[in-house]
Amino acid sequence: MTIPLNQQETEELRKFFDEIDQDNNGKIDRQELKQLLETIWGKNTDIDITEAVESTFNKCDLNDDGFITFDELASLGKSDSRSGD
Ligand SMILES: [Ca+2]
Ligand SMILES: [Ca+2]
Repeated sequence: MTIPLNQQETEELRKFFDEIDQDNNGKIDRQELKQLLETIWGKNTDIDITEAVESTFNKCDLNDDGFITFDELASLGKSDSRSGD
């Protein structure tokens, strides 16, 4: 069962998603996520970006098709935010 995000959350997530989704095809692929992480962390980071991309996809790519859709990101953001159940 999926509880929809409220409007503000949806808008913020949509903005975030659109920033990552460079070619605007509605899906985030590994290359796009990699670019995002390189922007955040820089190329000289000790963090293994390739590994971070893989682990993010393992978590976010729910149907395992190699892309993260807005819905997948939204449902992750939902379960990730504040564990108060
Ligand atoms: Ca894309
Ligand atoms: Ca997917």
